[in-house]
Amino acid sequence: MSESEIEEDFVELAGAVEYGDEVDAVEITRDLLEAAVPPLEVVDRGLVPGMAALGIRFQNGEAFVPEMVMAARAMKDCMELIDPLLVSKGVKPRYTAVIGTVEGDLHDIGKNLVSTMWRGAGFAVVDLGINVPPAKFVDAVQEHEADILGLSALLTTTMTAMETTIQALAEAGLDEVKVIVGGAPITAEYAEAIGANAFCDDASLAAEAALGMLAV
Ligand code: B1M
Repeated sequence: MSESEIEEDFVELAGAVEYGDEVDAVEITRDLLEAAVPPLEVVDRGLVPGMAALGIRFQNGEAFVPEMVMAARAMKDCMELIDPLLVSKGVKPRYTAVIGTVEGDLHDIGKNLVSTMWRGAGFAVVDLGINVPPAKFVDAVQEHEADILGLSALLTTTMTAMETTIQALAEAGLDEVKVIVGGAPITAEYAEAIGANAFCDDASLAAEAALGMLAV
């Protein structure tokens, strides 16, 4: 496949995700992977721009929740092809990470990407899913003796649950666990203000950040 054909496929893939066309999205993803395009590039240059374009239409009142659900489904189907390629095989977990989307928040695409990247970097990952209350994060960190806790939030109304979760960890005496936060509305300043150890604006950086914090 030539560079321009690949570029064309990225544009078509973004469109298929944006308009929730699962069949096309999966077919193009498969073609790109078969052409040995790196899986993370398929995410960054095809899937994520499609979601971003839909987000803008949603913001402008030109798209609605059903469209977002369809797009999320298309992205999930594509990620099922990509995930196994991102996770390297045979790496024995030396560290454990717990991750989840904070209470009140149902968005999980970015969080799932971070999970995958951490697995790929050799972490044992306990993914608590979406809408996770602070107490559940605390219990999981304790039970799994986690080295890293990842919190994801996509809504300005739910990002405050990150602070509540960090406070709950402190109250439980779990100050040792390193907390990494991320999600579209989160900034480095916000992360610092709530006492998180790090902020990542991109899932691909999350593995590097986690390993760096553990001085691996
Ligand atoms: Co929602 N939604 N949504 N949505 N949705 C947004 C976030 C929004 C920005 C759309 C908009 O207005 N433009 C807006 C939030 C506005 C705000 O708060 N300022 C919004 C809204 C308003 C809502 C509802 C309230 C809509 C409604 O019901 N009226 C509702 C809320 C439900 C709830 O959570 N309680 C809602 C619902 C939904 C769906 C369920 C329909 C669906 C989610 C499906 C799913 O996740 N399974 C959905 C979707 C798909 C979106 C958009 C279109 C796409 C989000 C996404 O998956 N992006 C989104 C608009 C947008 O972001 N452009 C939007 C792709 C993903 C890869 O990016 O998650 O940002 P992201 O992850 C990035 C980084 O942030 C980072 O890594 C990834 C990149 O590599 N990252 C981390 C994320 N977490 C990290 C954690 C880390 C490190 C990095 O460390 C732990």
